Amino acid sequence: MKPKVFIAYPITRNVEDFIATYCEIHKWEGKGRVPTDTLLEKIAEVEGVYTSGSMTGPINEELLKHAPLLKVVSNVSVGYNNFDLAAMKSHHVIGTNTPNVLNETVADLAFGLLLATARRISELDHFVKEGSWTRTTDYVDLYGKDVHGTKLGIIGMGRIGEAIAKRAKFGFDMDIRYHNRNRNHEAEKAYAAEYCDLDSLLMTSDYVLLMTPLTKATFHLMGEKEFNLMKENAVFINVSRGQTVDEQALIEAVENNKIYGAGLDVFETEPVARDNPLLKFPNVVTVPHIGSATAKTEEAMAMRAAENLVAVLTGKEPIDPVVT
Ligand code: 8YV
Repeated sequence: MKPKVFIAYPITRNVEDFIATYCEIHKWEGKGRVPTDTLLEKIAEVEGVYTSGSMTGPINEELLKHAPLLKVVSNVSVGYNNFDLAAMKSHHVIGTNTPNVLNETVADLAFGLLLATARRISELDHFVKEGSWTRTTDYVDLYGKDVHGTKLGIIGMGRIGEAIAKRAKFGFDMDIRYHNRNRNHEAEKAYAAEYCDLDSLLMTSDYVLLMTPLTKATFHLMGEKEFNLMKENAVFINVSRGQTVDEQALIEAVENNKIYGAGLDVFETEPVARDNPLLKFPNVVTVPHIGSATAKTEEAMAMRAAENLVAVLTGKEPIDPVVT
């Protein structure tokens, strides 16, 4: 008998066929997050769950106590802040993620946000389309901020951080400093990235780019003190998780012109509330958590997550375990 799995994340035919070779599939076909009663009903009878944080919420004790057969939760994301690692460990549930396959795609988006914020691309797109472009000289009020040759501070120098550093160094001749739990000697060598403490990074960077995973240690890493330390004309970019930033502090920093602007892929609450004050600032560029959202990369992540799921359920080691 094939092990039963609950697929809580939209998948393509290709990925479904692969999983179906080894597992009996129960699929969530609705839109958006799986309702709690459906999740509780399904998790009680399956050995594997295929998901992401946004589809099923936290994998914690509350959920796991209803999942006597569960062996693996496979995330279709590199982030795994939806895993309660201690609870999963105590229930002998393996968690997996999808690192690496999305590095370059997320770095593209991070850089796109940085450029859009610096050169006010979203704001000026709106300016042109609403018919405000009525003269061809005196552009002073449309000026932006140079990117090339400036100082970039990357908080979180993992593999995606490195892909961003590569673009910054070789594409834009930027001077890179970084802050990370551990020194990244490869990045230091390859991109002349200088390791520094968080405060020095904030005080000296023209662009501060947050690319760290969300953990207890990084929750609200950027707060009032940190925004105050940033240079007055600096840009803040967040491509990590919304909760790494105290959003109220960011709102105040923008409102009081403490920083030049911000580019945000992520928010404390997603989908972002329509009345979130961040949406009213022309110098805050927003996108809806799309770091890895290209067809090619999403397919690669989906397949990788499927391989992780199947590996555990066929008695093999998963490629990307995050809980052992
Ligand atoms: C995912 C992400 O697409 O991989 C991550 O951690 O943030 C995104 O790229 C998203 O979490 C949905 O799976």
